Order: sequence, then structure tokens, then C-alpha cells
Amino acid sequence: MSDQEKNALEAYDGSQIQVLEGLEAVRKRPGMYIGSTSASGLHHLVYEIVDNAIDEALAGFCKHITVTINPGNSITVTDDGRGIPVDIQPQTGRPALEVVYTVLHAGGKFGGGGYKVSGGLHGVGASVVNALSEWLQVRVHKNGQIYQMRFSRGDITQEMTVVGKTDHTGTEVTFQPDPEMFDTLEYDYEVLRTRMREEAFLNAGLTITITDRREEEPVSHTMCYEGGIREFAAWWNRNKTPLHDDVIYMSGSKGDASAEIAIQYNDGYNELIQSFANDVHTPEGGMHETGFKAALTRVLNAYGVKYGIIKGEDKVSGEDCREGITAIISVKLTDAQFEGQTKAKLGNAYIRTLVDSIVNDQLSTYLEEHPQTAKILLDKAMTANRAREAARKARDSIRRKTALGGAAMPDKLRDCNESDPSLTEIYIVEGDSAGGSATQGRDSRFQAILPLWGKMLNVEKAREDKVIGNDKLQPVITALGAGIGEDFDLNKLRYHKVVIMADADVDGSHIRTLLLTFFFRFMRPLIENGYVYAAMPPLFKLVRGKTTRYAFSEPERDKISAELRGDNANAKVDISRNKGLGEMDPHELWETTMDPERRTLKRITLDDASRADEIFTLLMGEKVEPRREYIEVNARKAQNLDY
Ligand code: 1YM
Repeated sequence: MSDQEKNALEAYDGSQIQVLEGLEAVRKRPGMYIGSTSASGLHHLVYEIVDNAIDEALAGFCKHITVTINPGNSITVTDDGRGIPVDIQPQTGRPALEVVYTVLHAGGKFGGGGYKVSGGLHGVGASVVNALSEWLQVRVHKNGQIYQMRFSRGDITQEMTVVGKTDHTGTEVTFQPDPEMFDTLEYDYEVLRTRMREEAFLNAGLTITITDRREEEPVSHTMCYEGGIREFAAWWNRNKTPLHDDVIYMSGSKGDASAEIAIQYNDGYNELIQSFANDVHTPEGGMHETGFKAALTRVLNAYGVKYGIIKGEDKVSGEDCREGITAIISVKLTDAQFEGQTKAKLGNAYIRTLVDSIVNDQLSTYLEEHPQTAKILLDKAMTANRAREAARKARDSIRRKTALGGAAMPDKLRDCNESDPSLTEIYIVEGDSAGGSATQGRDSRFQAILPLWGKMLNVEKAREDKVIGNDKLQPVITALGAGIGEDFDLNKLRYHKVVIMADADVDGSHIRTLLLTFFFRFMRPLIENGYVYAAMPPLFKLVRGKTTRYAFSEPERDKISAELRGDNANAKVDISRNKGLGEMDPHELWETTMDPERRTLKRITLDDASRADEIFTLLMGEKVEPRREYIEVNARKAQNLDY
């Protein structure tokens, strides 16, 4: 920032605040302002307050932000910036601090003359949090004084008052979300930590400390990344094997807009592009991603042709160029337009041109200066290209076989009679003996059984052509009937419930993980549309006399045991731990695990695909150390592996 700009910012005081709307609107329709009143809305409150502190950091005045979850789930956010202005705002005759917290859309963000960059999507700010808080207290350290103000549900309960002296500047906000407004009041430390980590990566040099004080022993993490998004890209690859040591970093700006890009390839086959606009994640992509992809493909092809690596017609596709890529794209702009279903896509067309030209120029230069890395990337793209060709042939052959008719169904499949997919289920069962019980126990009108056995291919390490050709997975692909990879077509799916039935032991969780990895990588719409389930066999069987009951957890076991005893405390209740699916007789398996009236099915969701990618990579990838660490840390949870 130039000195002139700094002076302009310092001169900016309460006078620029604009008054737009009342706060009752927020309490009437909270969803309009924070998306929802579920857990996501609850967490959103924190982001709103933190956004203001981050803006202060972007303006160059704040170095350290803290976020604390207090006992009782109130939240405290502090920063060491200039402190919210406390002078009287001429338009309203009220202190600026009061206006910021009581008037909707108040704040420099909307005047255009204040901060250069704003979150756009999130700009609704402090007053919204105030309106939705049972109580809120803000303290401003400024001019050697501590100014304090308190509110309840948006109404002032304490006018701005000087409560003490101070030797520094900054803002401290504590709020208690209003139980009348939210479905849940329980903050999730990991959710907040993930978001704060992201903010720390996106704002190089900013320190963020997050602390959970709800338990006797506080938990705390301090994050500061001098390398910014370079470190972010390396962090995503931390459990993978990078193909080049240094992260490729590019940046540039035009007018008010700026962009940074960081790239590091790994030896895997997946594409991970995380893009942000004004620190807001844009999972649906948009113009910044489009510009990036176009330039990446162009530059790699141009380099390949120039040095005779790519010949004539053998150009590599965009997908080939992105195999194994981890890329972070972060753009900042004053007039961000968020589009799409969830407002998670950046629409400003000039950003495409900006990112394209940065990548075009700087990646070309990088490749010229790093011929070894250039060769690795070109080789990777060309191998991807050949594999894609092989996969296409393999898919074609599957398609031809399927087109020839029913003969193509796998031998092991015990199909059902019903043919309307919306009414049918397929149980993919671990092991032949469990498969046998399931086949006998099922309702063959609508339930199909496909047994799988033995050690399966680790799909994390295999390309699509290998996966299609694999003798364990081919029956799954054929039975589901919807193809694989880019050919995958939900309309052709033969069963609308795909149930993975495996034991609750280590082998079971291994096969479950393998299948889920496979679905995640090659049939993602299956998970996204909620067609995949895990069967939940009971953990305990309780018998008293002629009565048999099943329990799915230890607390439930104890509860049922007490129920069976009734008034008779000494009655004998036989409790056994279920050993495995294979040891249940067909009737038992039906009763406890397959009967739609009585079973528990757990739907597998992927509300955060990148997190799933992380866990899959950790569990399935090549590095042993992080996997062991993960298993150790999650040893307690591992008993019922949770996706
Ligand atoms: C823990 C939350 O809100 N920090 C914060 C907010 C502001 C300022 C500094 C600030 C901004 C400006 C000048 C300016 C805000 N000020 C306003 C408004 N932390 C937190 N720190 N001086 C201080 O915009 O130029 C809104 S937010 F509108 F009053 F200027």
C-alpha cells in the first residue's frame, strides 16, 4: 500500500458510514443473512466478526487475530488493529462503534471509499451477528482508552462507556449466539480451526490463534504462514509425494485486482484446485479457475512442441495437464460477483484475463528456467494422455459387452427380480460366507447380493484403465451398470441403494475404505446423490428367555439389558458380542441388518470432497508415517470408522 493510500485510510472515519436498513429484518429472516440457522449459520457468525479483523489486516494495521470458544459456547474474537472508530458519526450523531453494531450494512465496506477489498458475499457484518446474539460485548482499545458497549439481541444495554486505560490499540468482541435463533449452539473446534488455517494461508504473515476453553484443559493452535499460498499448496501435498521440491508461485495485478497462484504436482492422479476470491472459497470455480486452466494447457503444450517433446498432433488435453496437480488460486477484487447455486462461483470476466496472462507469462518463464521440472511435468501429462486413451478403450469394451445384453452380468451376482432401479438395492458383501447368508436371508424381490472377497486393488495408486481391468472391481462396475469415470451415467444405475456390508473389524473397514475410495474417485455422482450406504450390523446380541434383542452401541446394550431385566434385577440376560456377518445365520442377518423395517443404514455423504480426499489419501496413499499417526490419533474412533 502506498503512503498516500495509507493516509487516505487513516483520514477515513465515521463520516463515511452509510445507513441502509433495520436489524429486525435479520431476526425475522436470519437465513437470508447467514445462510441457515443450523451449525453452518452458527459458525458463520464467527467468520463475520473475523472478516472485519482480516480486513483490518489487509489494510496493513493488524498482525494477530485470536478466536476463543469460551465455556458455554460464547465466542471471543480479538485483533491488534486500530480499533473500530469511536468518534461521533455526523449523519446519525452516534458513535461510529454503535452504528457498526446496530445498523445493517453499516461500515466502510459499502461506501467504496474505505477498504480496497471486501468479502462481498459476507459483507453483511457485525450488526447481523449482534442481532442474532443473546448478548454481545465489544471493547475498543484506542486513544489510550478502553471503550465498551453492550447489546442484547441487537438492542443497546450499555451505551458506549470508557471502562479503563490502555497502552495499545485493537478490538475485542464477545458474543453469545441466541438460542431462540439457532438449532444448535455447540461450536465445532475443528470446523473453526480449518477455516482459520485457510485464512492464515491466504493472508501471508498474519498470525491467527484459535483456542477452545470449554474443557478444563484448553486446546490451542497458533497459525502463521510467511509463505502464504505457497505453503498452502505444499500443505495439501503433505501426505503425498511431490514431483518437484519447489512450489511454482506466480502473481500479478491490474488496477484494483490482484491474483496469486501456487502449484505443486504430486505423483497421484487427482486434480486438486482450490480457488478463492477475497479469501472466500469458491468451490464451484469461476473465471479465475477458467483462466488458470486455459493458460496451463496452452503453456505446457507450447513448451512441449517448442522442445520437440510433443510431436505434431499429439497435443495433451487440459485434463492431462492437471493430473496430479495441487493448485491454489487466490484473487482479490473490489467488485466480486458471486454466482451459481450456492453463490460459490466467481463471475467477473476480467479476472479470467488477468489470471490467464499471469500464468501464461510466468509459467512459461518458470519452465524455461527449470528444464528438469518442465520435463517431469511434460512426462506426467503425456503419460496421463496415454492412460486416458487406454481407459477409453477399456470403457468402450465394457460398453460393447453391456450392449450385447444380460449375459454380461458377473457370475457372483445374485440379482433381484424387480427391475425398476428406484425400488432395488444391491448389497456388496465382504466374503463368500457372509455372501451366502445374505443371499439366503434377503428378500430376492428387490435385494441383490454381490459378494467380494480377498485383497482388493488399491485404487489410490492405480489409473482408470487398471481399475476397469481389475477382476475384483469389474463385477461391481458391471453390476451397477452405470459405467465409470467420465462415462458414468446415473440414469443407467441398476440399483438406487448401493449398500456396503462389511464387518465392524479391521478387515471390514479396509474393504469399506477401498470401496468408498473407488466410488469417490470413479463414480463420484453415486456418493454425491446419496446412493451409497453402509449397512450397520449390530454389535451385541442380548437374550433373555425367549426374547432376543440387538444393540448397536455399548450404551444401547446397557439400556436394553436393563429393559430385559425389568423389575427383576437378578434375571439372567445373555449378552454376546457379534463376531461377524459370516457367523450370523440368514434369518438373523435379515432381521438385524437387511430388513428395511428394522435395519439401520448409514448414508455416505461427501459434503466436503476435499476432506474425504485427504482421509482417503492418508489411509490409502504411499506414505506410511502419516497413516500410522492418523490411526493412532483416531484409535478410539476407529472402532466405528465414520465417513
Ligand atoms: C474483532 C473484530 O472489527 N476490527 C476492526 C474493525 C474496524 C476497524 C478496525 C477500522 C476501520 C477503519 C478505520 C476504516 C472497522 N471499522 C468500521 C467503520 N475486529 C474488528 N478494526 N479504523 C478502524 O474502515 O477505515 C467498520 S469495521 F465502519 F467504523 F469504519
